[in-house]
Amino acid sequence: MESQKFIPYPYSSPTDEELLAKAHEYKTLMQNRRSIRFFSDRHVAKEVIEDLIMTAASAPSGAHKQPWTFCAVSSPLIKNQIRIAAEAEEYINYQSRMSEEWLDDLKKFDTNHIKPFLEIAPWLIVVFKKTYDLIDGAKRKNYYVSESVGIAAGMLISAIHNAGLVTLTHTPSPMNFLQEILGRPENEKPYLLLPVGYPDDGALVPDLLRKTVEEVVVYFE
Ligand code: IYR
Repeated sequence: MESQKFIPYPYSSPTDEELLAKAHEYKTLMQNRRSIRFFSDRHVAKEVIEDLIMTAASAPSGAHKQPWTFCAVSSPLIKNQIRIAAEAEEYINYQSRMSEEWLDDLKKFDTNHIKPFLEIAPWLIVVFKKTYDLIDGAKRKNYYVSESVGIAAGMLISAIHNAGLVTLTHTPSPMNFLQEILGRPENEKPYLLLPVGYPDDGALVPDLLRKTVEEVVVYFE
């Protein structure tokens, strides 16, 4: 049995004023985040992408198994392969796999199967979830994998926005082609694809409202 070592947590408490200000500032920052579908091809340095990913990789995870791999793609050739495969799946989705209700729900986004951002954005980050680890050929189970990877993806999106870049949570479905194109092992399943970069000049976003505090919060005091 592995015995766990414990170390002190380096913590410094904010003052009451700092606490109020920090919580409010971060809310305002994050409320300005939008999903962006129109990207500029402007270069983003690899070290920036690495910092964003390593922020995501600091997420909590079931039994600290860290059940994720982040593939960062800037190769034009691979981005082109991803675009072709994603558009082929999305074409079938829009033609026949999505219900009328679903298509109706998507009308306000004016989306279709054509996904130029998959080639224009300087980076695609493909998040893979690992339902189990393969250690010397033996399967070791991971826990709460979707929750863990979902939290990491959320932290990645926050880090991207905080840095001044934009992204889109894209889930071309089914996504198995990503496992093939990127040559990932059998224990890694694609979870989310995030194009990352700068917005194109004049990028537009749908005029949407977020739910109000009364709609999303229930207090029990
Ligand atoms: N994956 C498709 C369709 C789509 C589905 C949902 I749910 C969205 O919020 C947006 C789009 C596409 O990317 O076009």
